[in-house]
Amino acid sequence: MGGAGDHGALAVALGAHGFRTRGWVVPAKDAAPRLSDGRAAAAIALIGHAGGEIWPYFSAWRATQEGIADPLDSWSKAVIGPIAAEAGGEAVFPSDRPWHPFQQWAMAAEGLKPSPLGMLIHPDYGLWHGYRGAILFGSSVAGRLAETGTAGRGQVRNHPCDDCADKPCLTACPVGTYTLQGFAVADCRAHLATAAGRQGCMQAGCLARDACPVGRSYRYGEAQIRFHMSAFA
Ligand code: B12
Ligand code: SF4
Ligand code: SF4
Repeated sequence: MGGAGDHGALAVALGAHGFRTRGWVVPAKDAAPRLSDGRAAAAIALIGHAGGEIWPYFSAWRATQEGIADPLDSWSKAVIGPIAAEAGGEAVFPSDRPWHPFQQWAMAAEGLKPSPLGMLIHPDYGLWHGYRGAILFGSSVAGRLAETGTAGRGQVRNHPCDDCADKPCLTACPVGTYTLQGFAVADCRAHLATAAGRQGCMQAGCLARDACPVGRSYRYGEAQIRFHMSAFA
């Protein structure tokens, strides 16, 4: 791979596994995550996916890993960790505690805003996207990002929820767990444990997420939906 933070080489390496760079952030010094040597990271490349693009790669790997715990997190680490090192950075992951503020980074990197469901909505991908890691870089990359004008330029065209008068996402849940006041996670989990929940949301996915008309062509396939539901429940 090219030098630290070579955008093109990084995109190619990630793309070979179905990942994509979801934008760059130059964090304020007092809010920057730390590199392993204690320095504040100067630039962050956010790594994720849109729609089902990681699913064939992940599924092929998983078939070789019988009984592995947290398979999607494990696969993400196995893939993104070495790519980060090769690029001269250090990988961090959304599942690791203390939690890094992935959604705040995503808002800065791509100019996204939260939907009423809490998930960030993308004008193209809708609610069908996620973050699988981030690569922290030292100072040399921040300078190059500033030169190329890449960081923080991911201002999206519009926030889809502003133009959505009916907000069907807020009325589709059979037990009313989503309101403008937030997400009642215990009520959701209680429903998923019932026969109706096992036959409904656990099979077909979250009805609230599925009610959103934005980004339908990025909707996950059935196997991916069931995988995420069982990981959540
Ligand atoms: C803890 C957690 C949860 C908890 C609590 C969520 C909460 N109330 O904050 C639970 C278990 C409920 C949860 C559920 C889900 N989560 Co979650 N979760 C996280 C996690 C690991 C940490 C969040 C956090 O506290 N961060 C620390 C603070 C400092 O970071 P932050 O960026 O400032 O945090 C923001 C979030 O807390 C957000 N927020 C607040 N309320 C809610 C509510 C919901 C439902 C969500 C998704 C976010 C959210 O607002 C904060 C300010 O920006 C993040 C990964 C991460 N590291 O951020 C994923 C994450 C937020 N989750 C995500 C997703 C997709 C989900 C699910 C849809 C999972 C699924 N299996 O499909 C469900 C929603 C369930 C449903 N029925 O719809 C994605 C969101 C992607 C996006 N498009 O925005 C993330 C980023 C993980 C990822 N790998 O991409 N999650
Ligand atoms: S249904 Fe409307 S308000 Fe709800 S997430 Fe989709 S665009 Fe936003
Ligand atoms: S998974 Fe089902 S119960 Fe949970 S919030 Fe979505 S629609 Fe409601």
